[in-house]
Amino acid sequence: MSPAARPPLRLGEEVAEARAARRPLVALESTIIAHGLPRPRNLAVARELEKIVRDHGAVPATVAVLDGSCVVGLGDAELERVAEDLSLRKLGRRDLALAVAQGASGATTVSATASLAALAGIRVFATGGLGGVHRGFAEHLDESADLDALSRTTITVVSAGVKSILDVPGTLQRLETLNVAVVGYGTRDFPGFYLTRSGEHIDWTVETPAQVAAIMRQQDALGLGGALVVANPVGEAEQLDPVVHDQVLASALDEADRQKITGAKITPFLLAEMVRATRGASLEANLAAVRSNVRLGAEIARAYHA
Ligand code: PSU
Ligand code: MN
Repeated sequence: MSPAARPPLRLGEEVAEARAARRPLVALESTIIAHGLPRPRNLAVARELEKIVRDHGAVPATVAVLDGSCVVGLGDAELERVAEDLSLRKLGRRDLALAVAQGASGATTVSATASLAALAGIRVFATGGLGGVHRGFAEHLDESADLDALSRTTITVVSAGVKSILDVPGTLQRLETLNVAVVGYGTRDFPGFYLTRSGEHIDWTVETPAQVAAIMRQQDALGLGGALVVANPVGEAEQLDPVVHDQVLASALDEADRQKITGAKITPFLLAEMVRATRGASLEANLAAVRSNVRLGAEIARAYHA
């Protein structure tokens, strides 16, 4: 056996206690804080999301890699660092061993957060929108590592679908290929991140956290591995105006093309362009989606532990 048979995780104090007492936990990612939201609002949001989890009877575990430690459950000073340190990398699952070996620091994406949460025994994770297949995939291959990670990780991810900056039907197709389960929460319309509906259909739907927990228990019993994506739409009153969305997204995509932005930078670029061009309206829709997902994540974690 390798000398580091136990995964090199550092659990936050509250998380370690919750795990020992078998209380429900909800993992939260840090890329959305460090690279997905504008400063200084990002820190307030990071704290607010943790509070939503606590207010709904679960314990938050925000995940990041700091100075080579995989931290599951950031303390408040660490949360501040993630929100403020401009030098933080964006780390996916493949980067984890590299970052630990080199003592590096970075925010974790869905792929890395889901992986570390699962290693820490956390069964539920809430975020905004998943990564996926980028538009124009046929010309330049770009598919988020989130999808492959979800095919290998037994975790329930609550999200408002996949980011609408992506090729949504293409991403759903890849989730099918990768055996990632998808269920609509109170809907058969796949959500569109900033929008209540993406125009795509979902085959399965649930109405309650208890129904999600029942699916998770069957995933455990079957032991086949792989995630359950709970697609939770942003409320209609809180969505971005669909007409504005389509216009602004088209120009943001053009701008990304013009500036030749690719790779890990494209998602943060498009999200920031959307915020700029909608004068903050896309940010409000994004935040409404994340808050609602975090609340539902806490409810699901409680139902699963019941
Ligand atoms: N959801 C949000 N904002 C974000 C992200 C998700 O509301 O910034 C992040 C997640 O960390 C996700 C990442 O894993 O975007 C996808 O990046 P990429 O397309 O480079 O894989
Ligand atoms: Mn990518």
